[in-house]
Amino acid sequence: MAEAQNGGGSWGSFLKSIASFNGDLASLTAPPFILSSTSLTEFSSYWCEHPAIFAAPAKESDPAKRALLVLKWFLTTLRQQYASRSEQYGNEKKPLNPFLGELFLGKWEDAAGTTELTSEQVSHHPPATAYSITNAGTGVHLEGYNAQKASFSKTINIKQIGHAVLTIPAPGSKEPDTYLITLPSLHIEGLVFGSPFIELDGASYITSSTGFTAKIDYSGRGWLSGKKNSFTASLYRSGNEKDILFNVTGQWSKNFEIYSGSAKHNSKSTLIETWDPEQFPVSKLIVAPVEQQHPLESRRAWGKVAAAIAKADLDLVGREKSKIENAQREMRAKEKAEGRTWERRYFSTPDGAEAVLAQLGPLVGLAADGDSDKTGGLWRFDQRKAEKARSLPPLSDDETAKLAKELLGQ
Ligand code: HC3
Repeated sequence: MAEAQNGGGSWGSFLKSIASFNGDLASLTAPPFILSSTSLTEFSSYWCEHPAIFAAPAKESDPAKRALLVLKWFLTTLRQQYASRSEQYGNEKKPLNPFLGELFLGKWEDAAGTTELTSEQVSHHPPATAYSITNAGTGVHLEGYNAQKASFSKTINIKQIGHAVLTIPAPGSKEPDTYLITLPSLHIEGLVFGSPFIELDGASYITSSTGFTAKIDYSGRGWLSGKKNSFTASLYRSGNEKDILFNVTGQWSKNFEIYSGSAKHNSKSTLIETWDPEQFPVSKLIVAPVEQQHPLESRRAWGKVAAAIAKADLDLVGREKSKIENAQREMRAKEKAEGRTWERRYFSTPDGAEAVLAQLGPLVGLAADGDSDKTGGLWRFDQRKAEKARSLPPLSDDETAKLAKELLGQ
């Protein structure tokens, strides 16, 4: 239900509503100043804000060092994913809840060449976002999908469902490396002070077809480190957790240090590299001007809602959101009556067993079906569909207006 219909309200009433939270993030009644005009489909871009670091493993011929470069890239993405929106003072806002078929398309053009992003809302009930990112020069490719399961205990706790698969054409090898990546759980801190920010919990993993596994343990501000966003990571041969080849330690939102061997021996002589994000500004994603976008592209589709949020006009936010929600409901009813389902533009659910999950899933506790009951399917990038979508001529003004009316009520 839209915020305005729930009365919007103060931070105090928001905290009270959280205490009786039923797990449906979309239904959280947030006060106007905590509403973001960015849709969750945009969050897929956080995976690649340093394209050169993303593509770097393709140039490394040693498989263990390649696995380390993959771990380094993953760790550098965490700051973008979980801290970039609330950098100084916690102000993690409530993102827009994407509609089925919503798209977010863009590319990075920088020293790493062209890197293309495709993000699509592949399921609405339950909400799930899928993405594909490809660096053209090296062929490094990431794809994945995610959903969130929320609960309340002292604060909002989020379990991420889904995974990512990174494919790297390795130098001198016929088959590309495959890395299966699990997603960390998180919780919101600073709620009672009105300054929400994210802390990561537990552990996440990256395991590869070349026989290496990285385990990342997230600890937050604790007795040991005293610093928020703390982590330690170790890279080892799969099944040989005791024999650590490399370890990484630090804060995922700030600096971290990469060492060879186990953390027991960390010293200046085992230090390989220090990562300081201040030294590596993010690459800017290029997104088409709104008027050239497809009507289902995020910034175009949510344009009126975003303008209403910017004006802090909650009634208008509610009215504009309702137009989209009602049009979407009608479209689902129409599809049901006609015995069809919404055709995803870039992603498909493969028939039968999925090879990556079948091979690597058991090493990191991922189910062979990719938890598809919680994500509306096991989603994989469909090259054939993508080629078709990319070869279509731009829509005429009449076609754009018709789609915007039919699918978004605009
Ligand atoms: C929990 C979250 C929505 C989900 C966001 C995810 C997990 C989405 C996938 C990205 O790759 C990583 C990511 C980062 C941030 C996560 C969001 C943080 C807050 C938001 C809640 C729905 C909003 C809670 C409301 C409030 C006011 C407490 O922030």
